[in-house]
Amino acid sequence: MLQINPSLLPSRIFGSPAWDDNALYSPTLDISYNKTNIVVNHSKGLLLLHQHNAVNTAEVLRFITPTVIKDTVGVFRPGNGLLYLKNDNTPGFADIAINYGLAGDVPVAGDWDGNGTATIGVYRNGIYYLRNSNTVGFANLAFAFGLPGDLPVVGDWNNDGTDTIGVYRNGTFYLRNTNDAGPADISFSLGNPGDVPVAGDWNGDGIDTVGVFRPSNGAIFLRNTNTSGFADIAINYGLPGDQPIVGDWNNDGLDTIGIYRNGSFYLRNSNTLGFADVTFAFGLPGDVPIAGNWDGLPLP
Ligand SMILES: [Ca+2]
Ligand SMILES: [Ca+2]
Ligand SMILES: [Ca+2]
Ligand SMILES: [Ca+2]
Repeated sequence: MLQINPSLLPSRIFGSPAWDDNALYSPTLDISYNKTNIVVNHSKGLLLLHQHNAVNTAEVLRFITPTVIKDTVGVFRPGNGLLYLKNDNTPGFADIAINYGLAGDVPVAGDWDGNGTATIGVYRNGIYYLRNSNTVGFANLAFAFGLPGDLPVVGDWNNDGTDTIGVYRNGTFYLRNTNDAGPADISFSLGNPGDVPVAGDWNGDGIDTVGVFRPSNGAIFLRNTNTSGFADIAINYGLPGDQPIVGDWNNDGLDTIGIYRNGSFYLRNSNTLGFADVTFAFGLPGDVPIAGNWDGLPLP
């Protein structure tokens, strides 16, 4: 049975409502484990705990208000390499602001180490620089893939829980199942030169597959297998000049589309024609959107 060190609790909890009773110590509480994290089902929500140095103690990382959000947005400022990440899809200040990459880099985000948390990376002239935490520092992984001018695309192509890289070049995708240098494991054609690549799990089978956004008219073509062929889903979403973004905004296991336009996000919870389900301002015109599960919550 997990023992909680009471002296660690009050100062470690943030968010609202504040800690106000001893329910955590009840042996009847539902406690589950997720790797190094421990989730305690508390009367006011979930407490995410992290096992402390001492074997039988834990510190509270944060109080989780029940939520359905899984993937949330961020922006990369191409002029200076600053990244601003948000832990909910609402307007307001960034939860994480860091410098990563250089002016002109193209940002990516994925779970490179399979720990449930998405982290940042950049693609620069045919080289990926991936980091395993959303903090300032050097790349944990740096390797060549593709050619200068390629567009980066990332996803879990083989359903092993780890996101890996790929590139899109003139209507052809080149995907790799490991984050290191080497040839593409999968290559196929989809879309036209000038299209912008996207990737996500459109059908909930655990495999991320690709799609393209056509900036000239806002058309989106998604495919449920990483093979050549006609789009399984073809919809119009957004306007010419919008930037596409993909995520599981409502934690239903399906990735859906969104667009970023002049400092505002327009997210949709189904890959169908219609208006945005979630709209909010974040970042500045000219920023490049990214999305991911930055805080790893809710836990599976
Ligand atoms: Ca990760
Ligand atoms: Ca994978
Ligand atoms: Ca899929
Ligand atoms: Ca979803």
